[in-house]
Amino acid sequence: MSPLENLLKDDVRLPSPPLIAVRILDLVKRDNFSFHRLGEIIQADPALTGRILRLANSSCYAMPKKVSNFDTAIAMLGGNAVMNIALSFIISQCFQGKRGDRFDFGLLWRRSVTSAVAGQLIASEIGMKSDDVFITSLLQDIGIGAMFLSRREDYLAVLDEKTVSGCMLSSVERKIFEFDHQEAGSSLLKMWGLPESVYLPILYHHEPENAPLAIQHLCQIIQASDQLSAVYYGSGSVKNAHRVKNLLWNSFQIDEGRAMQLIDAVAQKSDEVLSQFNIQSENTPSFSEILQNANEELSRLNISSQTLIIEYREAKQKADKLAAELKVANDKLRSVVCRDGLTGLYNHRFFQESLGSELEFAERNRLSVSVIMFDIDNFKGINDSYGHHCGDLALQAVGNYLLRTSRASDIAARYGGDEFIILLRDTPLEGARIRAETICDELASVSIDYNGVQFGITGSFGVAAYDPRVPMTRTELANLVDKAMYESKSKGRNRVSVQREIA
Ligand code: GH3
Ligand code: MG
Repeated sequence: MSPLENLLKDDVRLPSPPLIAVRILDLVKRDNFSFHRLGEIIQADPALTGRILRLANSSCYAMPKKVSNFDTAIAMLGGNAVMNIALSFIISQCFQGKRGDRFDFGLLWRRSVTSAVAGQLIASEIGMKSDDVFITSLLQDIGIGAMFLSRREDYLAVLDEKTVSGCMLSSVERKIFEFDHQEAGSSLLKMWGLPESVYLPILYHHEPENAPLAIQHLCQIIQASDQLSAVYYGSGSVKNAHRVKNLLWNSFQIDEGRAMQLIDAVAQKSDEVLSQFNIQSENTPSFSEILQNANEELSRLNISSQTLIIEYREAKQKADKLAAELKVANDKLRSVVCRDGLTGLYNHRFFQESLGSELEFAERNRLSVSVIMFDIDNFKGINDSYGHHCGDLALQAVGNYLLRTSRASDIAARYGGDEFIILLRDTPLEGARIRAETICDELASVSIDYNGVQFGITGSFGVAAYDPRVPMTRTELANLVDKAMYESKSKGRNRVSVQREIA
């Protein structure tokens, strides 16, 4: 059994045609069937009769005068047309009560009724007389409902894949089900006993060019009715309107102006017909109204997007300013944490931390690191003679000198009070000693002016080095250089002493 036969055969999830439909269809099969007998069957259901009359009187059928009773309906519309209207109501009713979580049966039927109205209006626009336009346009997608009811999960997978891939619905259906909703709908209606004039056009409504010649025109109308209802129930009204206008021109030479009127008329007239199908309709706006609203919305959006751009620029400027301020604040913070406030040199804490990491680096890379430490000689005397402020200026002068003359790779710090220390990366003891001698000499040669009073300063220097061949700790190196410096003090100040080994 083919997958489609499987779907149709004994599937309890599919609705079966109600008794009244069976009676009508049985009657139609007889050669000598009379419209009088059709009237008897239909009028046994007063609600159905009322609906048929209301539909016959709707602007969709454009009757020259009011259809007041069933016989007039048969006389004016023709027996076949009335029978098709009756079947349209009956069949749509069997599906209307169905529910499906993520599947919107309500939308399917609203769209189907809109297609039926569209089909009817297109037919009258091109002057085509056919009793089958309304019912075939209405039931064209009945296969979708049947496929969903029979294999819910698979059909939800179809809808998901269509959304993701953007492929045609029919081709995704064929991939997952091995048949599409044209075949499913057509076969179901055939199985229920509907005439060939109804089920055959449905089989070709997406591909009228493949339909038998006699029904090609009808298939084109169904296809156009589907595309027209997509203006109101598909995604992308403007794109769909453009598509249906092209189709209406190519298939029926309906020009753009008439096509627009037709598209608008479908919205107006479908509300009336929807209510006869017991489908709630909220005044469907015409395509022109949709377009107008969209244009207004677009201009509002344009204005708000310009405002947004301005606001964005302002916000960005604020954020940039804030980021710049934050950077300055961070730099300050870093400086407070690492630098000495008086001299601008690195502080004791920063130096100690750096010394540890620098020694590790030197050990890993087998490099030398030297340290120069010096203390201002008789500094107390400066404070005492010229005041604390003058002492500060002297300390600042030393700081400026060190900042100006140190290599970028050196770490010059105020170690505390009148004590300074310099770390020289990748520098052996002798290099550091030469550098210490230079600082010592230059410091001694500088004359500091304080309120017209000139005075000079000297320092006592100690030099020690880390030799990668004789590893030592941070404390050992600090002690070594401290010792060297005190040697200079003890030897008479204003000099450089070198300490080579840990005592
Ligand atoms: P020595 O040659 O033995 O080093 O003699 P000294 O007078 O320099 O003695 P010492 O180094 O022990 O004294 C340092 C003095 O520096 C003590 C303190 O009053 C002064 N001092 C420490 N910090 C500051 C400062 O920030 N500003 C000023 N003006 N003086 C400071
Ligand atoms: Mg001192």
